[in-house]
Amino acid sequence: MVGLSNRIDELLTAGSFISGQKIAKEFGVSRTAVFKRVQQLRKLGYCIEGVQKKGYRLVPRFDGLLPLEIKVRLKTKIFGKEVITLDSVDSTQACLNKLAEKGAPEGTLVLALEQTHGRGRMNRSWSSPRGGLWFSLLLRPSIPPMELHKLTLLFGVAIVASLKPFGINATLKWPNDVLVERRKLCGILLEASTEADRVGHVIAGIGINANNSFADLPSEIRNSAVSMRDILGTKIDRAELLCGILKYSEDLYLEASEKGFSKILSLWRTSSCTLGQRVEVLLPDGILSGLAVDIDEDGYLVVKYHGGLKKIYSGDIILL
Ligand code: BTX
Repeated sequence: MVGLSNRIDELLTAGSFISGQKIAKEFGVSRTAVFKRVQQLRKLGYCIEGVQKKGYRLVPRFDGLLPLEIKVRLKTKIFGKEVITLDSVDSTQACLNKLAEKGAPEGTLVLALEQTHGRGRMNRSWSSPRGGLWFSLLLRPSIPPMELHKLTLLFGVAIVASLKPFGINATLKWPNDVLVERRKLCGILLEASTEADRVGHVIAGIGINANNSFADLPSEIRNSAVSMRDILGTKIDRAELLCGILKYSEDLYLEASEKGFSKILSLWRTSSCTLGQRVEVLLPDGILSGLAVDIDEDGYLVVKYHGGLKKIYSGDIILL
């Protein structure tokens, strides 16, 4: 029955009307069985239009984030082909990691309307109230572990490009922040399982303050955070944003796996608010002050300081 339901669901997401009779014939079931599935989907919150002599059609609701509503708009080959939408979860990263270990395919996406223990880098927490766009995407890239951090840059580029149609000009702060006027709109977290010198799976976690407001965030980060709603004064369609990010990042991902990361690095430089800025770098042995001069071909930040040039491999920087 699950297999049958999935196949009916696929037909309903084809975009155009499909007659109940045609579905019934295709799968050798009764029209009542098809109608039952349509009713089940309606109970789950889907809007299924039924028109006499035409049949059924799934209508995506504004801002609807249920799996079929996302699929019906998705133009990707791999990313988001399997979508799991949760009402509330501790962290989409943790949830997807379990699925990855059980062999979930590349492109599987877990999205939550809220996270109770959203996480950032280095055990920091990521505040994820309702209204935001919080999701994790499973990748199984064939790149060496040394290149993994470049995927963070890839998603940064894809997010900046996907925000543009909404009228938002965001910039990138090395290595993983998407900022608007120096306030954090989005964070990117990459977690990988590596074995010896090969990458097992990678979970790319993306958190975007979309329809939540900075006022919904804890007081200590309010001044350094911003949301799309704060900027635009209105709610956006998160499914549209999500589908844009998935399409853009998949195109870059496929390009990188064939031709390497050069194009991504050059796009990153164009959208950067880091390069040409005076920065402070928090190193394990102290703070280094200097001028951020480049992201090199390995994706590392190059800082010019009184002692010469220094490559920064990871960590945090402060824009002065
Ligand atoms: P990060 O370590 O670069 O940033 C974490 C820091 O950002 C926090 O210490 C806090 O200062 C600030 N912060 C926390 N929440 C927010 C927020 N909502 N808006 C702006 N600033 C905030 C960034 O780590 C990586 C974040 C990835 C989040 C996604 S959401 C989906 C997936 N699931 C999950 O648990 N994490 C990822």
